[in-house]
Amino acid sequence: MKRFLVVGATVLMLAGVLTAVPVSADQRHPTVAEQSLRTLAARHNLAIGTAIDMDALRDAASPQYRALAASQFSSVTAENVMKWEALEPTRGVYNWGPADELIDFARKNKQKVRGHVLVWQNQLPTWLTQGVNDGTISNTELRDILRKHITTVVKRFKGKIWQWDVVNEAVSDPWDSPSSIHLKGFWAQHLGPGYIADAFRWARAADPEALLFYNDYNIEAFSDRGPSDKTWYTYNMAKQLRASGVPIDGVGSQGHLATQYGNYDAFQALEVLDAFSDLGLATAFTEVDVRSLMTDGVRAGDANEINPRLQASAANYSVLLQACLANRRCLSYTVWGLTDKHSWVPSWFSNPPEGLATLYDESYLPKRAYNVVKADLAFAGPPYVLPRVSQKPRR
Ligand code: 9MR
Repeated sequence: MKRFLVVGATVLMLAGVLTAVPVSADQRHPTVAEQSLRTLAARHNLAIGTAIDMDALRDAASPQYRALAASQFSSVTAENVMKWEALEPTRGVYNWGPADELIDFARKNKQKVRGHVLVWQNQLPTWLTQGVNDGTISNTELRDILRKHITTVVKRFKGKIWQWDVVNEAVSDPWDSPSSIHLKGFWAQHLGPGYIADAFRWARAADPEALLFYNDYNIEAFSDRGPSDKTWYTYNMAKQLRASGVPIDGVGSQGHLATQYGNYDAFQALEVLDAFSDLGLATAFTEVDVRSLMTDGVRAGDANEINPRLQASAANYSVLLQACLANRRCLSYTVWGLTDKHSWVPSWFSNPPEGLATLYDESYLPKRAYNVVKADLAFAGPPYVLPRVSQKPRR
């Protein structure tokens, strides 16, 4: 008993000493737990980002949203407000307000901005798609409209955007028909394959400093490098664009994963990043989230069902982050949705339902994935993890 008391008293005394004696910041290392993701990522010169839902950011009833977005992340992406339908809902009438608000938030919090997105087949304004469908907009005019859109938007935000997703999701998936990978969607159909190089050239003309990215999903790993390998197709497309002198600076791999699939290890993911960076391109993970099936057990709160999913999700976040850390041209790692409450997943995957995809739960509490990301950032270093090399925009 006496020994316990002595030990106890010594512990208390020591604790007292540690808290009582003022230690200057450079003497005492903050614990990893006390550090934010952005501080830990800064050691690698890596930007850690999140998609921002502007309604949530504005919502006075959820100050946690702003607080976490500002304190944990060094980069932001507009989840929706920089898309064409949001910027130009009526032809010639622009709505810059929400995007400006985000840029202002980023400036105040010393954050970089990823511009998302200039050319994509989704979330186009109806005046545009309808005009094309009913023949009032010809393909020649459509090309002019696209040039004007890119020029106007990129000039409007000139100097404020670090990386632009210039072209998004232009490449088909193996489940499309035909299964051999090809350029898909509205723009390829109406303008032919040349629109991709055009888009990069127009964007470069409008902002000589922004880094210009091609962005897509399901390009985290190579498969057989055959005709149905989307990653291989995208790699060859990027190679071709570089060879033709097109001002493309990077390839963004979205990183939308799901725990019910096999997925990849860090070496497979690194192989792809290295392949792109060997072409002289920067890389980035641009929309990482790792969703799970919301089985009856998960929804009923059964820990036996929930735990393996949270752990698998964390492991997949880690795979992509480790690959990114190991590739010196991987400039940023962005998660898609701040919390499970703000994730696109539940509304998109409802039959069967999926969810649990982000780093925070619906009450803003950090999940296993958050701590795994944090640990990876904290415990990585030389010789295999070295600071990022900066990318010079290609003219
Ligand atoms: O998260 C976005 C969601 O709020 C929108 O409804 C949806 C519309 O297509 O787009 C989501 O974001 C997508 C991103 O812009 C491009 N890659 C896939 C993302 C998830 O669908």
